[in-house]
Amino acid sequence: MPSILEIKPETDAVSETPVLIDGFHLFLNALKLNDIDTIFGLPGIPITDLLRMAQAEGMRVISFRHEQHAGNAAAAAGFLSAKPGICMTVSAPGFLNGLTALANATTNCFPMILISGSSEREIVDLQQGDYEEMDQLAIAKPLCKAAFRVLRAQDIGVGIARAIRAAVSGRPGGVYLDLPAKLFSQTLPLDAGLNSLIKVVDPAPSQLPGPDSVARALNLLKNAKRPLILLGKGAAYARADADIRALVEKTGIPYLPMSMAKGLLPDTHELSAAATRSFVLQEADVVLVIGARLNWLLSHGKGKTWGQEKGPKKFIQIDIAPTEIDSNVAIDAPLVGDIGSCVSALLTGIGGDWAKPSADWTGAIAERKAKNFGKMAATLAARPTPMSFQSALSVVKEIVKDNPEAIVVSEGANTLDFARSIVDMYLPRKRLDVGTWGIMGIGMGFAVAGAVVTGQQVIAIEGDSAFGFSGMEVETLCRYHLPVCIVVFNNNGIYKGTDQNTSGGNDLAPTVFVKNARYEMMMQAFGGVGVYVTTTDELHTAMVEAIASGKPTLINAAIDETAGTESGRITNLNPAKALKK
Ligand code: OXT
Ligand code: ADP
Ligand code: MG
Repeated sequence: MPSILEIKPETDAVSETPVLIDGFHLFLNALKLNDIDTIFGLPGIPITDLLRMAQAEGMRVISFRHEQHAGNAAAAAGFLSAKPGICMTVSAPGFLNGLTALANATTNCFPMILISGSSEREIVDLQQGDYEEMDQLAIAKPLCKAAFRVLRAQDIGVGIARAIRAAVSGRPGGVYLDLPAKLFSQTLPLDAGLNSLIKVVDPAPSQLPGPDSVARALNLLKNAKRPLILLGKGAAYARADADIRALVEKTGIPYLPMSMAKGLLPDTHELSAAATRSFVLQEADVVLVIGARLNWLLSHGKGKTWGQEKGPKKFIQIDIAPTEIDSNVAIDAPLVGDIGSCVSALLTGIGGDWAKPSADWTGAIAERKAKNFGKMAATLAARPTPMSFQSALSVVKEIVKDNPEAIVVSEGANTLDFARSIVDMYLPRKRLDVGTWGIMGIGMGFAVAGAVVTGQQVIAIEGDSAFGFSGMEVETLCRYHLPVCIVVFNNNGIYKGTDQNTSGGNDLAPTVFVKNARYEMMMQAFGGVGVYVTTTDELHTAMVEAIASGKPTLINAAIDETAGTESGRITNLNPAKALKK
């Protein structure tokens, strides 16, 4: 049977122009019409030809070794570009492999569209055992923001338009689009087909807050004695960078960035309270939350972390999702709308007579910050053998300072937690990490997206366990010649490498890996640069060379295997800890 590519579309005998358009081309034209130029995916029946045609049509097709990483790349692309990232997979197993990424994108409010080919409805619905049979739409539905299936070629335009709008409007999220194989070979008259496509107008419209809610929020903020601004990744996504900075600087209110909001203002900003997180969460009396949920990462807005014994706090919360308000604690002044519009309305209302917070408050913060900086400086300056997390990260910190445009990807437990507080970010949307779920395996997918979408250098700070989840994608990095420098923090295991099997049996403890594994050879195997380092000088040299060359590089950094703590800084969430209490 000839491949679809070899079948000539029906052409007009005189002009040689095609008079029919097939489902493949309708689909690709619908994406292109909406300025979508990149597909992350993994080929196979029924999408192999579609991906070939996409490439032939001038789209960038980034082909992965596992769909989860293609999906993660699409999600990160969505965050970085504010357009839905596209991931394409084959049916059942490929679809399921992509599903974790779709669910994770939804959880993190990243716009992406997972598009999977699927088996024939007639056979699937009667459960007659089709090739890769599965009712994918039903399975995807609870895990994403919206799910659609297109059965007729004339509906492809509507299907893509709905998917785009659902992904980026309101609270962004993941969308599933189910395309049964038969759809691609359907044809329509060329004109009718092209006319059926939709260019989505204003896919993420502004949502202005009501004047009353702005006045209420300003009133609360003005009367605060110890105000705090909390910036989440929604604030980074919103691209209201200048207004957010102006709000912080005009009001003089200290701010605390969540991990992916780091760099929205430079971490070195004098109003950053990141280095005195516990203190400000406990002591603030009014907290303006911008694009962050009061979920587990913020101890649900209550309890010891929030100094509950000192009395209730007042919250102002800006969010585009009205149902986010009051989800964990009472919100005194909700500002429902898009962050750009809400922050701009606050700025307008602030006026020239704004009284900045008292020196008591800002002075107390400055004092504690200075103390914590001092403590941190001492651990960063130490040069132990083997390297500690801190000594190795002191190198990464310097390199990121010298390359502020670089995208930093981070995952692991101790590696992640130390990197978050040690490595300063200077620009918005430069940090991608494990996000709301604390999920391992985002590393290489996010790294690929970072390089492909921004064209910038990527620095991936990876725990050795974390890296293992997506490690095979080093071949993808080499194949596309992407400027990604991976540093594997190799402490021989999950959290640390010294755990013991207490049963007396021969198996290693479940958290322990092969000692001194040579991860750099994985990169060498595909033509990239692999370096094994044991000192901070070697690490520095290797990172500088990686960035100068732009070549895919894996630096295997030997870290003290005794250094990590169980679960990093979230040890308290281990159930056995609760048993001991
Ligand atoms: O104010 P205080 O005194 O409290 O001090 C704070 C700051 O003020 C201060 N600070 C500073 N001081 C000085 N200077 C500066 N610049 C500065 N900045 C800050 O430092 C402290 C700490 O600040 P921080 O970090 O801001 O605050 P804190 O209290 O930590 O914040 C709380 C949280 C909750 C916001 C924060 O901890 C956080 O964001 N945590 C995220 C945690 C997370 O998501 N972890 C990942 C999941 S762990 C686990 O699940 C793992 N698994 C299981 C698994 C997963 N996840 N996924 C899948 C698919 N399968 C399985 C696995 C397998 S991790 C893992 C692998 C681990 O092994 P690896 O080898 O990869 O990694 P290693 O551990 O390295 O071996
Ligand atoms: P973090 O993990 O950094 O704390 P979250 O992912 O929990 O951040 O929260 C992000 C929040 O931002 C979500 O509640 C989401 O609805 C909101 N959000 C995302 N984009 C916008 C936007 N443009 N305007 C307003 N809110 C937004
Ligand atoms: Mg480790």
